[in-house]
Amino acid sequence: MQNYYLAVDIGASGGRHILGSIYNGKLQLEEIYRFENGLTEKDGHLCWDLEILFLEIQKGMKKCKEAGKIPASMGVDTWGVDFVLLDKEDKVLGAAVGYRDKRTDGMDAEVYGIIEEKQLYNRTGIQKQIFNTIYQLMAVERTEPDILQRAASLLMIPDYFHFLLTGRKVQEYTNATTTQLVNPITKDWDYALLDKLGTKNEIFQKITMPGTSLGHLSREISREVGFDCEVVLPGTHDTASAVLAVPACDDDYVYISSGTWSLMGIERMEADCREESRLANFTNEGGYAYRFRYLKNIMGLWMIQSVRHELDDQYSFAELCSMAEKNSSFSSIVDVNDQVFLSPENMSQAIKDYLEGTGQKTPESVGELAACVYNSLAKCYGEAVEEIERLTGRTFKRIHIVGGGSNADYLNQLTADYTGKEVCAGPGEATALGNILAQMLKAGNFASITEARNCVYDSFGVRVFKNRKEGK
Ligand code: LRH
Repeated sequence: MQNYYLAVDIGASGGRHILGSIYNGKLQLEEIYRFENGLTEKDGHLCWDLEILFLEIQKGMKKCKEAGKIPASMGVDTWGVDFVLLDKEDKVLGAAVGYRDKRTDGMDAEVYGIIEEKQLYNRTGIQKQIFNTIYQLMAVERTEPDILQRAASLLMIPDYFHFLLTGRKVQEYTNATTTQLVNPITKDWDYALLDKLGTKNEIFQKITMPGTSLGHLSREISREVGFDCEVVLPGTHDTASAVLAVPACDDDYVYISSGTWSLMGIERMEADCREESRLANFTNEGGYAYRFRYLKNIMGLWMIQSVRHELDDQYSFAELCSMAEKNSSFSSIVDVNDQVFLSPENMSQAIKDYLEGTGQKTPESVGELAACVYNSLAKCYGEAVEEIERLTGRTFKRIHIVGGGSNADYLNQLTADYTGKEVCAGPGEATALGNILAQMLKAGNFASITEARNCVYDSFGVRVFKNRKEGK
């Protein structure tokens, strides 16, 4: 009998239930259910609707039952940094404010009034992103201190869902590191930092590794969905799951986990918390089996997703890519990591304003606008690779692009051109796949990460793109 493992993979714009299994030595994936997600405005803040998301999680589980494919285990992964606070009766306090909300404006200065920015990086190795949990907690502290006082626990979003599924509260390690409150040497909460910030230590859960079983579904949930299964922690930070699924058999590569964000970096066993690394804005996020994800957050496909949305979703991503390709001579470039693109009222306008402000030609068609976005992203990848090579003193042969964005062949080709490296694209389902691999590793289907990654390569292959630019 085939064993199924269920990944519930929730991103900023939607979630999926994917069942994974092994057949004749190859990995097989089956999408069981798909649902929408997004930030909605509530009382002046951009929030996630966790109640609806949890109903969707259960709906997808019921679909497994209907299909007669009961998973042996399941796990949930989501984006990083966001959390909920629960009171002592385990009721959510306040709203689940999302990371693109502006409540963190100015919170960096508040935090640096307590601990110097340099020192914070040195202690945590985490890149400054204004939406990191540390700045969000400061926003709660400054605007709703009563909520923090009443809080009995803090749970990151996937941990909250695991709690609702099993009744167990833990803090999964990879996602914990996105808070900017974890020490990369002890791999535990930086309690001295928490004390400095005045945050109650008791609200933080025990840090627990991917591959740990949380036991079985609670009786109520299993009655509701019609089956029981084990819940096994994946790398609950979606990027950690995606990196686990990179189909590489050596370490001579840089990866890009390409989705709403582009996370570009390498895996390594130790964190680099030097000042040089901070200035280049690299982060040391925790990965599966304590491998660090030394990477840079790049604005990613969010820009083109927003542009597409502003055009009433009338073009598919494939169409936008081909329109961009036809306008590839349009040479205006934006700095995709400029904060003006994080949460603008209107992305197309923000791009035009940026181009005007920097004295460049503004796009006159959708194709030119899309060309500007894709070229700007690929140029940023090119710069990031140079920085990685400079900071590590190594050179890398190829780039693995995984995740939904790896389906954009035009961007894959541009990435090869701007970085001068060979690009290996795929699999597109890396995040769900990485979630499943952690469960399969726990179940003993693979003896090692290398074996699991080889199996990803054998099962899905990669599409290769070569650099076309001279001098690169
Ligand atoms: C990608 C991601 C990224 C985080 C951001 C908040 O989905 O998890 O790694 O920085 O969302």
